[in-house]
Amino acid sequence: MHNLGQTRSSQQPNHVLLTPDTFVRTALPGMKCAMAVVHVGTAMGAAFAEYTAEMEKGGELGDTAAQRFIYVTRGSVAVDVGGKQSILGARGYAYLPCGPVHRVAAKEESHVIVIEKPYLPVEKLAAPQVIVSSEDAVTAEALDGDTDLQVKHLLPDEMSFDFAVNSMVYQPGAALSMVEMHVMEHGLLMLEGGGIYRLGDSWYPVTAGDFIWMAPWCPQWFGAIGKVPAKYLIYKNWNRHPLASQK
Ligand code: UGY
Ligand code: MN
Repeated sequence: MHNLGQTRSSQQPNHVLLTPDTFVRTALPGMKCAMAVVHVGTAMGAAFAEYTAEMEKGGELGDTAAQRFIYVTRGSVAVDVGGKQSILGARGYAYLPCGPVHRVAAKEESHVIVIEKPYLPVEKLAAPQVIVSSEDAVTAEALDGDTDLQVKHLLPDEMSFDFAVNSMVYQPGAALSMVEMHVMEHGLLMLEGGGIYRLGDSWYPVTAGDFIWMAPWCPQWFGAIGKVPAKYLIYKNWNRHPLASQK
């Protein structure tokens, strides 16, 4: 259905909204029995890459020289790293630092959100180690005291990490308390529910399945609308001096 050329997707200099009707699948080097929907990369001006890997049973991710964060949205995958195997089901995630070789293979038909970023070291600070966990094991915190807006920090609050990945759950009617403008860029995947996202000087209706990229200092605000909570997974670069190169 071509919908006469209509879509909610929009590409602007400081933000991009990508809705599933415009997703294009592509193979990436080393991927086996899997395709990637690339949401953002350096071609867009971002300093990180994010894609959804749609994997058949037995499918595998390719190698990367960057740090990698994976979050399972459907199915289950086996993660092999450091001589240990872990199985991640839905909401399972892993942080895989540069260095140790790892393998991510689908146990069944699976969807995995993949974030990759070159590591920016800090002098005298050891790089982070492997983390394998589940969102279910992380305690939620109210954002700025608003109990209707719960945040889970999936990575430790430590200076060695140069990015953060959080899940945010908004009860219907909950909203960010301010329009944020900050040095960090964001990659955001709507996982459940929906609402209105202000990006730059535009307001967009957004729903589960949508992806958003926000450039540094892109004005941003979100309000949840509907009868079910809205949930998204959000990446930001983090913990580095603004003169440190993100590329
Ligand atoms: O962490 C954040 O910057 C987050 N509050 N931003 C957002 O939800 N757009
Ligand atoms: Mn933000």
